[in-house]
Amino acid sequence: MVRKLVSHVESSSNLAKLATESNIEEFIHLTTKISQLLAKENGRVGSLLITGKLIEAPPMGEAIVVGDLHGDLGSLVHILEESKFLAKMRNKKDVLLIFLGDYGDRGSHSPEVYYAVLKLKEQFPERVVLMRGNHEGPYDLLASPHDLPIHMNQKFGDSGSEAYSKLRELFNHLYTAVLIEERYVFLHGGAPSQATNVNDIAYAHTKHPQERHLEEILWSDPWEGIKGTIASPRGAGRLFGENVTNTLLKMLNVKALIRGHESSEEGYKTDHSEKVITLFSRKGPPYPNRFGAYLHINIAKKVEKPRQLLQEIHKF
Ligand SMILES: [Mn+2]
Repeated sequence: MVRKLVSHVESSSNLAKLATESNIEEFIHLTTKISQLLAKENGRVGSLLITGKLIEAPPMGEAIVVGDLHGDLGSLVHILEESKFLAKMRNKKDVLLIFLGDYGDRGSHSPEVYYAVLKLKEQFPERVVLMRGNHEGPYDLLASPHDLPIHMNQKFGDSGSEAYSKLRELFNHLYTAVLIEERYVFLHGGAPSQATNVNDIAYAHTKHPQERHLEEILWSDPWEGIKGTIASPRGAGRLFGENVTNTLLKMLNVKALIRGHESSEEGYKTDHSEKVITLFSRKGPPYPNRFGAYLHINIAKKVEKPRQLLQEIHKF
């Protein structure tokens, strides 16, 4: 008989407990359920408008934006606690919880972090946005080293590989970008330098690998002092100059690009005259950053200068 799965997230510590104690059936059930949910999401979902793998959110309420977690369950719990996301959900506040991708690999709690973010999506489907990082890449373009399958086997024994293959399916359903009109674009890595319209981003996943948009969105990094793009030492994506950022922001009619993908000492950094803001929410080895950071913004507020956002970054 299949056990009924009714566990409900009540607090961030209870979420961590559920993630830590989840068994293989629950993990597979939850991953499959969220893959199916994401595959179906199209058009209006709550206040969101979904086209391909692009989400447009109205400039209303608040957004909590989480950078790379890479298996760091403690930082996720800290962010949920400090931002009071669950309390705000209970009080029916208008809040979006946006994850910039790279949930697993490197850290020791990769399965638990996937479980936790999927559980949040299950409970608050119109409020939680799961974006795709280069560690959730398409089959031909996945980050390396990729130690998630090892951690899945450590947690679940031999059945870990079945759960892992469900996660690989899920990766194809995660979102490529989020747009908030006249304000922000959120994506994992960098500006797609050859994109000429918003559909190049919305349908980047269907054009990959013939076109480079998805690769650049997942892998690229901003670079100072260059025009256009140059090869990236990562071996995928490009390093892009400020003029590429300006072209993207103009094309999308927004003021700032908010992304993850790179660790930095303070947990965040800015590039391209503060029009690119990088958030990294993981702490601990193998990364050298002293702080993790996330963003908690009032998205109703107009952006006069992107640097105003720096006041809304929370370091921990
Ligand atoms: Mn990354």
